[in-house]
Amino acid sequence: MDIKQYLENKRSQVDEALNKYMLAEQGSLAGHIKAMGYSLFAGGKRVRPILCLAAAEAVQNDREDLPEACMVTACALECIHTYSLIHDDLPAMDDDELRRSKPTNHMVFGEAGAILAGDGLLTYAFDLLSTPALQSPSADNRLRIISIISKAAGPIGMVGGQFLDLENEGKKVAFNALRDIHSRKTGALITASIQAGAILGNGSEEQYEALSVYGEKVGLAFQVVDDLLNVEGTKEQLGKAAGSDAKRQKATYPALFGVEDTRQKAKIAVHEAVAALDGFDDRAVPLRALAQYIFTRKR
Ligand code: GRG
Repeated sequence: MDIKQYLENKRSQVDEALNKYMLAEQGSLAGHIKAMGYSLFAGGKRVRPILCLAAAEAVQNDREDLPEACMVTACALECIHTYSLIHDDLPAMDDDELRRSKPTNHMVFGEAGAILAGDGLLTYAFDLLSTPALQSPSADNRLRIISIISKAAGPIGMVGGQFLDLENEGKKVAFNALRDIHSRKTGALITASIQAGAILGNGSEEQYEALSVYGEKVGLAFQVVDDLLNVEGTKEQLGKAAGSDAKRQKATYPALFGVEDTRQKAKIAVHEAVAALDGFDDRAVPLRALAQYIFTRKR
């Protein structure tokens, strides 16, 4: 399959939906909405929305289109992801001036503006997830999705991972602790994106479990490759300064295992992700290709 073409198609569908569902600039709040839109439309790869859509497609039973709720959920996931990057870049956290080759949100809108843009995106995501006009999924499934995503984004997921990441800067971190940080900071939202897709596509519990394993492995591979790119990538490729992890003495795979072992570990995680899809038919081809893409990505 042509994964590049698939990603491009899906990315433009997600962009179209984000344009449709994002708040229009309105009156006195125009400045706030503009700050949210600045980062939301700054060139993100849309990995989490695409994983959600691909997981739904992998389990969907009929030939009908995916429910509108799938695209709404994909947009909500991107809002949460974007908020996390805006806050991660703040002076109090990673203090970055560039992201995706553009000035970070606080460089353009000031610290208070960026904090509020992040807050706005995070809460708007849950507004989207609870959109009353959607016909499906059922109220039970919708609640289940909201619970999965809020746990993944919150204190025992991404926020907790970020706390541990910052707390451990400059310290020697054991492998177990590193794995815990990575799975919360990056893996949790990626896994939740796939689990939400499994529910939206009406997958069986067995498929949900298999996709959860796929999500954990792909999430791990994604973060490990990110660690590698931080060591090996160029500023042009990454759209931000390279080598920032080493400078901040972050707990990373290359710091613990060296570059070659780290690459090997990412490869194994991708292999295990694909193996988790053994019981799936051709509808899971995009998910298999996405796992490989995550390993070979350049940013
Ligand atoms: C501030 C609560 C809070 C959390 C921040 C996600 C995160 C936690 C920090 C970002 C640090 C980082 C670079 C993590 C590595 C994995 C990651 C999330 C990379 C960026 O995601 P991509 O590659 O970004 O999907 P794009 O630009 O494509 O949207």
